[in-house]
Amino acid sequence: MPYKFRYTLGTHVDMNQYTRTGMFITLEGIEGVGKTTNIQYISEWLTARDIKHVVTREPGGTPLSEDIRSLLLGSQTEEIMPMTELFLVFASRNQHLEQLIKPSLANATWVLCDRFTDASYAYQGAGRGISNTTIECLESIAQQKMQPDLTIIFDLPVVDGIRRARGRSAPDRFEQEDLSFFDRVRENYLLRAKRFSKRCKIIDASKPLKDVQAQLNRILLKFMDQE
Ligand code: Z5A
Repeated sequence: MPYKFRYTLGTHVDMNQYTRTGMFITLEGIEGVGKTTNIQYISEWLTARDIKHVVTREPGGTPLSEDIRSLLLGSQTEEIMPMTELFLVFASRNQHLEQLIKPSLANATWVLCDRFTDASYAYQGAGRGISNTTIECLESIAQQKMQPDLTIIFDLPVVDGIRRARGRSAPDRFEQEDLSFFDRVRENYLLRAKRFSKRCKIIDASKPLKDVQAQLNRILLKFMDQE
């Protein structure tokens, strides 16, 4: 999917100093749940309300971070070790935060991001077995205390997500994992939704698209009300 990179190159924004004037919304879930489809719906929803925003994704979102994405998703001649994978994900995230996310939020531009750090807890944590303490350590280096304002978790049984994703394109390196890997990932998302219930909202992604978008509409209206 083509992502447009509209960001201020080289603008360093100190996380503790800047005033956040845009909202940060992230979309999460296992593969095939409809994040890519629905991020476009949210973008149109915001455009209809004249809310300036950028649509981006992780891993990725800047040219360098997209290069790291290619390393992570492509097939490699050697096995990528779990900790290497975690470092690559956070290297990509740090670049993305500094080059696109923070400058946008400081400039009254909302950021809509397809996956963020919850994915690291789900995939590298629950999926690969890296401890939360290790991930929290990198999270605090890259983000300090910064968190999304709203995280929408699309939930769907693993077999349905895989069926939808496989109907669309050939499996990438993550998509070649077995069902138990994705069961752990899904379970972790649901756990995090409970633990961070103020920030995380679950969508039943098994419903037809129009029902999914009706759920999204309700979540977004409520979110706007609270701002
Ligand atoms: N990763 C990680 O390990 N650690 C991290 O910290 C981060 C990421 C940030 C890339 O993610 C990989 O990076 C990801 C985890 C890892 N790997 N996996 N798996 P990605 O987001 O780019 O790739 P993905 O999760 O595989 O996304 P996807 O396959 O593109 O799925 P999606 O965007 O959620 O779904 P979609 O493309 O919108 O929809 C899939 C199909 O279903 C499509 O044909 C739609 O038309 C259809 N669809 C959508 N909604 C519906 C409904 N409601 N009903 C019926 N059909 C539907």
